[in-house]
Amino acid sequence: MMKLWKTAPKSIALGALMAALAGASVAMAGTGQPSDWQLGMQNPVTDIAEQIIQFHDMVNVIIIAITIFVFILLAIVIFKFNENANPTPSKTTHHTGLEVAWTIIPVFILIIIAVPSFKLLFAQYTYPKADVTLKATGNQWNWTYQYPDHGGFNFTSIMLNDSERDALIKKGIPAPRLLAVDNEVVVPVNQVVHVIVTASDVIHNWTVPSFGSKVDAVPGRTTATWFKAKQEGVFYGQCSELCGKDHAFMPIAVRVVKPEVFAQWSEAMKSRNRRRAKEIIEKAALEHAGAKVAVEELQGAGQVASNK
Ligand SMILES: [Cu+2]
Repeated sequence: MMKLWKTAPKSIALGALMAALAGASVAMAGTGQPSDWQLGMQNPVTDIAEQIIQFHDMVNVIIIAITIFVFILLAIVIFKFNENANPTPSKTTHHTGLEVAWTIIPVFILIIIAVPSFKLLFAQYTYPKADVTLKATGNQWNWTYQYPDHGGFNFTSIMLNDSERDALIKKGIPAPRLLAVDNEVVVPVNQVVHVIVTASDVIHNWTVPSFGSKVDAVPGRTTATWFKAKQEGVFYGQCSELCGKDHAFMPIAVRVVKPEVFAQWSEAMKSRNRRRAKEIIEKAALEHAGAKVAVEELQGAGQVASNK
């Protein structure tokens, strides 16, 4: 008996390592975009994304516990019941108590997982009344957006190349590689946005990790998602359904701004004043970049404990 428990500290150490990695990943997660050495999810800016991460973390703990348990059982079998340690094996073939236990306990574990899982599903598919409706159409390989309840204007959003990014960066606007686009989606902060998603050619997928939004764009069909961003800034995502040679180069960029800025921008777009609309976005982008730098400086000085 002593022999087999020697393996237990090992599994505890493994569990501790995984927990440490999970904890570290929270600190390393980016907001709206991935960050170097990130392991966990991007920081959530909607209630749904928060619930998704909580659910993921809960299931992860259960998975790790089950894995450690099976690992311990396996070690017991290997060390206690090998031919040398146990030359005359037991003839036991049945144990009613054990059989009831290994049926009931997994059922309980599944119920513990099912309850928050269904809660989350209901939350994702219960659409609060929309303040803004956005139609996103996936194309090979870019996104077209339309604002049907704000005059129906539309535009195409295409990934920036390196020289276009450099031009923005020179102006002080961050433009991450493979994520920055020419025309960002603009939405108001703290308002419900319904996204109607479809595709014109093959299946794409409209995804923004920080919003907890991920929905297939299927030609000839309409799918939908919704989000209510609680924080201003730019939030990136990428097409998440293999759609052809430039699948990796059709990012999604959503700029969350103050409602009055959104009103100005949509007004400019409606009156086809694209130059004015661009100015409004660039001004917001500069503001967001400034705010981000300020937060990072505070974090560096240890004045802001977390990145929430
Ligand atoms: Cu795609």
